[in-house]
Order: sequence, then structure tokens, then C-alpha cells
Amino acid sequence: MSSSIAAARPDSVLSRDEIRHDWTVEEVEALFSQPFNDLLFQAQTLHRRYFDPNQVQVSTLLSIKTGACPEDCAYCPQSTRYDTGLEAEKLMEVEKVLEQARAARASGATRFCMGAAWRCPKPRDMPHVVAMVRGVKELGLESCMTLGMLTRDQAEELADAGLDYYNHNLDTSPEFYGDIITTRTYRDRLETLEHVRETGMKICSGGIVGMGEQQRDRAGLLQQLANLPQHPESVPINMLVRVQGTPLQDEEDLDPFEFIRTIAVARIMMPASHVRLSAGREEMNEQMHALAYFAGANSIFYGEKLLTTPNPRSNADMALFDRLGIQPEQREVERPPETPSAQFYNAAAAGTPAT
Ligand code: SAM
Ligand code: DTB
Ligand code: SF4
Repeated sequence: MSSSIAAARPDSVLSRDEIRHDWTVEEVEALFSQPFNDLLFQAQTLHRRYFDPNQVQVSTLLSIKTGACPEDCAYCPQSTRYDTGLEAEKLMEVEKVLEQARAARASGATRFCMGAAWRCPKPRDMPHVVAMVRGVKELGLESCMTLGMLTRDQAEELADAGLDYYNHNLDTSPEFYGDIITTRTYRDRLETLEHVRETGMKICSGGIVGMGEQQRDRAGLLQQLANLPQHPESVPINMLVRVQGTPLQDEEDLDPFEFIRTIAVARIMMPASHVRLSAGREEMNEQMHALAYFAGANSIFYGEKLLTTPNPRSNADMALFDRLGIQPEQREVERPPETPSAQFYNAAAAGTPAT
């Protein structure tokens, strides 16, 4: 279809059932290969049907256990197999984590994400992470954890503690996956997502681009995510952060427009999900951020560090929000303990719950 026809009448993608779970990889590739403006127009049109286009959800990330991970993920600075100069740290104390959560709330985050460099949590770790979830919830923040693979029982334990989201990425297509990770299978990842879903927690699952994969692999990743029985509520799209010492340290740059296309295709395929502009923002200028928001990204990690690598400064993000007329997304929460009544809680208002 030519560009002018697409602009004159909605593309078939927009007139079909919008929440689909039956994508073929060829259909996804066809989305990718449209003219850039047609793709962005479709993505923005769908985005407006499901979200306020001028709101972006803001999460903060904390590494609660850093480095010395036994897995061999080729992108990861935290794998013990690569010499990246990272200093390993033990699991943080609960009170230290809650201190950081309070600071995150004060600086405007509505969700607090905690990540651990584990293949999977050990039984002795569970009481600590459960206490962290309870503490974060008591602060009136949404909670998210990414701890590696989970058994069904572990997922249940986290759900019972009140964990809202579990992050577990598929990372790439099933075909390319073996080039990146050999210590756990794609099937293992899908099983963890099944366990999380069975307990009723929300799923945060996405992947990484710029690892030397083909466009077909980016399409394959999004196909896997969108064809899950229920779309992940949150879909992080990470741009590879090249870390010296990892096997991907010298990977070539991905064409920035291809990155934007990936965001737009994710938005079209999973129109009701938050699509997170995730790792790699430090390398992106303001124009690139603006284009990503236009393509349908409506969530970011906020704060100067991701898990171990740098992220843009919070005030740079807020200054850009201001220039673009974007507001941090607010959310309704049950009554935080210190407020007199259940209210619309605007965590972006310097952590002061509305009264
Ligand atoms: N160890 C757990 C796991 O792998 O499931 C949780 C933490 S792990 C660091 C979380 C995610 O961060 C990975 O799945 C990957 O998608 C992303 N990630 C790690 N290193 C990255 C890098 N250098 N660039 C972009 N994303 C990265
Ligand atoms: C996700 O998809 N991206 C975040 C979060 N989930 C845990 C992690 C990005 C990590 C980037 C590399 C680092 O800082 O170590
Ligand atoms: Fe370990 Fe997670 Fe890094 Fe893989 S991505 S090496 S599992 S911390």
C-alpha cells in the first residue's frame, strides 16, 4: 500500500481486532517494513485509543544484589564469566532498600523496581525479598522485582507479599537466543512467565535490541510477547548498553530509526500495554526520546543509575517532559498508611500524598 493511501484510510491493522494473540512473524515484519511515517502514524493512533499520549509512567530501579551471577548472558556486566571490573555486592539489607524506596518516592517515581543478579532466588533469600516487597507497598509505591527464574511456589510467595509486577525478559527471538545465552532456555523463561501469571501478578517482559540480531529477530521477540495468552502489562525495550569485557562490547550501533520502529511495532501489537523506553537512554538525545514517546513509549526508568550502568539525570528527564508537555503518570493506590483517606496519589508531587 502506498503512503498516500495509508494516510487516506486506516490501514487494515487498525480496523482489525486490536488485541491479538495470533501474529505471524511475516505480519510483524510487514509492520516493520512500512514507510516510517505510516508506521508512526498507526502507532500514535492506537496509542491515543488506549492512553493519554501526554503521560509517561516513571519507575525507579535499584540493584538489590549486584554481580557474581553464574549465568552467561552475553550482554550482561553482572555475569561472573566476564571481566567487567564490576564489584560484586551481597543482598542489600531490607532497611537500606526501603531508604532508597523513600528517596525514589520523593523524587517522583510511582513504581519501585528491585533487581538481583541471580539465576533464581535461593530459599534463604526469600524472606528478605518478601520483607522488601511489604515495605515498598507500605510506602504506597507499586512494587516490581526481577530475580531470575521463579518456581510456582516462589511466585506465589511474592504475590502473597503484595508484589505487583515481576520482570522477566524474553530478551530476543527464540532463533537468536542461543547466540546470547546458553545457561537457560527460552522454554525456562516462558515457564517463569507462566508461574507469574498463574499467581495473578502483572508481567513486565520485553527484550534487548542492538545485539547483532536481524530485524526478523526483533519481529520474532515481539511476536512471542504478543502471542502470550495475555499481553505483558509492561514491555521494556532495552537498547544494548555495550559494556567493556562482555562478548557484545564491540557490537555495532543499531540504526536509531530501527529502534524507533521497534517501539512503534510493540505499541501496535500490544496497544494496551505500557511500552518502556528502558536501557540505553544515556546514548539517546532529546530528539530521539521525543520520537520514542511519539512512537508509543510511555514508561521510563528514572534516576541516575539503572542496575549497574548510567541513566540520564532525573532533572534532564523532567526538563524534557516539561518542554514536550508530558506529565508523569499518576496512579490510584489504596490508602498509603500516613494519609487520612484513599485519594488520588500523585507521587510526582515530590512524594507528598494528596490529602
Ligand atoms: N538476573 C535476572 C534475570 O536476568 O532475569 C534479573 C536482572 S537482569 C540484569 C534484567 C534484564 O536487564 C535482562 O533480562 C536484560 O534484558 C537487561 N539487561 C542486562 N544487561 C543489559 C545491557 N547491557 N543492556 C541492555 N539491557 C540489559
Ligand atoms: C529491563 O528490561 N531493563 C532493566 C530492568 N528490566 C531490570 C535493566 C537494565 C539493565 C541495564 C544494564 C545495567 O545497568 O546493569
Ligand atoms: Fe545474570 Fe540476569 Fe545478568 Fe543474565 S541478565 S547474567 S541472569 S544478572
